[in-house]
Amino acid sequence: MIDLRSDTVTKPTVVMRQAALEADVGDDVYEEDPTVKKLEEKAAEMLGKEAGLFVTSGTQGNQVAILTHCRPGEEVLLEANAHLFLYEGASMSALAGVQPRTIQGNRGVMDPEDVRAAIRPDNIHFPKTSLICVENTHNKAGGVVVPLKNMQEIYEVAREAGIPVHLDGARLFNASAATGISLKRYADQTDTVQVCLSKGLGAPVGSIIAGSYPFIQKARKWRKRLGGGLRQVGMIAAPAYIALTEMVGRLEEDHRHAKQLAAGLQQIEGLQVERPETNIVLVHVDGLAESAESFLQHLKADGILGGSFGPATVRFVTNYGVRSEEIDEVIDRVASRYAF
Ligand code: TLP
Repeated sequence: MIDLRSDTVTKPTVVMRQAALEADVGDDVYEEDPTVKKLEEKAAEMLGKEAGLFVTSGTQGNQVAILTHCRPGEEVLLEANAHLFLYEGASMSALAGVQPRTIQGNRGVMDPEDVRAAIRPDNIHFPKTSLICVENTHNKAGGVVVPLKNMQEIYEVAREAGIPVHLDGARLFNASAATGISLKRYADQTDTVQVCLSKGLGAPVGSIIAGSYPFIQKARKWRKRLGGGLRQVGMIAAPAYIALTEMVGRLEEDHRHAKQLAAGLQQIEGLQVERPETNIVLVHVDGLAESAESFLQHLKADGILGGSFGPATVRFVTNYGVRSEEIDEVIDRVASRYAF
């Protein structure tokens, strides 16, 4: 099977497995695991924040951030197709007791003036706007890089209103690889950030949230409340450290493969392919007169896995497990089924 469902399907490298085996460990609830400390310090340094916290997943990281920033009854502003809104099981409402308020972006990019207009004035009827979330790269929009300038403008609006900004940077490394803009410069436009190590970087488990030292101290308690206080966590922090220090450079390969895939698929009549900016390729299949689900069933029968991103939209995510020859193979197999 050629698995393009997500970059989350990557398996740890031999070096990561070896690092897990040899990791120096301790009980992290007592803050005694040297390996996770090293990881958190390194991640915070790369993101230009005072402190970092290892969490088990991107979802846990985003939720811990929301729980730390907000109180029940408050409101969070975010883009209408944000992962935090679409794919986290309404956890901000279920866990933090906050209400999401969505802003329709253009390919995932919010207009700062729309953000300004959505901030609630002080009025007995209204919830308090307590957080603004940005996602970069934007998953649902197709791995779109949110421009740094847009993030700067949103941060300015937020600061004027005294509201913190959280960045869902599950794929911030991809944004940085695509633009050459450092992680720090992106993270500078937010108070807190969540980055995933288990996507294109290939770690088996884990994300980091980063922010000010007092924020991370509070977040540590929320993580514990959620059952995320881990013991000999160095076993998974060691491969995550390798992801952070040795795998960032490889993301360009995924981006090249995404372009290769898009170029090949768009030659096939009936497919409308969006130009990929990073490692995500969105393909609209309306022109084939079949649904995304049935297209994916056919592909599966041909040994290819992708994901459904709407009734007639399919998502392919290039990743560490898929080589250039396999991308050609995907194009050939789709062409031989669909090309006239
Ligand atoms: N996204 C997954 C699915 O949940 C859709 C994927 O395959 O792309 N933020 C963003 C922008 C994400 O894309 C994801 C994962 C997360 C947060 C959550 O990360 P995990 O899966 O580690 O909880």
